[in-house]
Amino acid sequence: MSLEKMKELQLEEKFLHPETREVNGILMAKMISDNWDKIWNFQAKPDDLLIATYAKAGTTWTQEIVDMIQNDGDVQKCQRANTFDRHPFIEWTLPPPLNSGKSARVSPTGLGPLSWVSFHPRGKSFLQLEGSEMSSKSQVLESESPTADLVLCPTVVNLVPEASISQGLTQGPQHSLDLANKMPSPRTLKTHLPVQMLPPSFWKENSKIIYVARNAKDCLVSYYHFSRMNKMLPDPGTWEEYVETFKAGKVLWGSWYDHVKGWWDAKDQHRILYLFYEDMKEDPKREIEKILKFLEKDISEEILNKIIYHTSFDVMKQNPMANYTTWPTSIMDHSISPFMRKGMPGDWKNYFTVAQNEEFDKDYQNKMAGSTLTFRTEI
Ligand code: PPS
Repeated sequence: MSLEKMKELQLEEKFLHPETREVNGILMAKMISDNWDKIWNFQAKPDDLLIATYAKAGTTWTQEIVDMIQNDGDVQKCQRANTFDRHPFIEWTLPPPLNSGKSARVSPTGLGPLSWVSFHPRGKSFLQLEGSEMSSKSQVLESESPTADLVLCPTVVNLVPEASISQGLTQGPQHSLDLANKMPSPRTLKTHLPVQMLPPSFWKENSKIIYVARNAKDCLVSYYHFSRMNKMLPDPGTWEEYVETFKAGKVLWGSWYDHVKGWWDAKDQHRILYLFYEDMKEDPKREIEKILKFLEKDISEEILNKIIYHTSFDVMKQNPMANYTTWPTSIMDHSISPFMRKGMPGDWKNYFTVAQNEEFDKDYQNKMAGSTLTFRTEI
């Protein structure tokens, strides 16, 4: 069977959209509900840093800023792997297939849904084979070389170039939690979980948390376009339908309103730095300085300016280790809508009709009543 045919059969058909399930009343991808016990029992450490957000609130941006801070502005070090591998997304399962690491060259065209490549943070690559016709259980080929030019498919064992992959089958990461568990400390992790669903070990260990919030309307617009281009999310339907779905909180990770309020209420009882996307956009220097203080890090003005530049929208949009363009188009199709889309507060005005906006505001007042949390919908 030709590789093109395999791609058609295995990627495009199998990754149409995921099944969803509720966990404690919150809509989640089935991969999360299936792994819920494992996620809930995740063991956090005191020196973990968790970046928590509602989806589309500026997670990747904050991840890049934090990584640049942790690596003293060394751009090369921040190019060691894609965002997903640098900072495990604790409730998510590594998607098939991934190409990560600056020098990795993996042809997406031949990749099967049951195999994928991921990078260990220390530069080793893992080729994971799951459910392949040749092996009934998961296997991982570990490689010292991140430069393998691989063509993967379910019968990948036969196709792996021997010179590129050093041998030995070991157990390797399947879920991001496994990646997190293997990662040396101090770790930086990502989550979209609502506060009440955060694994309790984070509270017990008093890990630091950066929460980033973004105004509801821009989050909605960004989430809508992301759901159109990302086949790992439920189909958003039409714009009109999606506005209602979002208001009802029937999107993955649940209600935006409950999420931002829940974390807001938690911030005074734990080590949580609560940031706003709009503030970051308005004055990145000021907000990065808040992060520096929270992380108890001192850097020179020169490095600070380097971080501001490297994490600007235009530069990150061109950075394959941060812009998700290394993912196969059968999962994320940037021609439908790029991951790095607009990055502008106030873009909602290009989508909401006057009537939709009035309705939204009315509903918003009800849902946010009694909270001291306020947002700017433009800057
Ligand atoms: S995800 O998938 O939930 O992790 O997405 P997330 O990273 O939280 O949010 C994606 C949106 O953030 C925008 N973005 C940025 N804006 C400004 N500056 C920088 N550097 C930046 N990086 C990412 C990205 O473009 C998405 O917003 P929209 O409005 O869709 O453009």
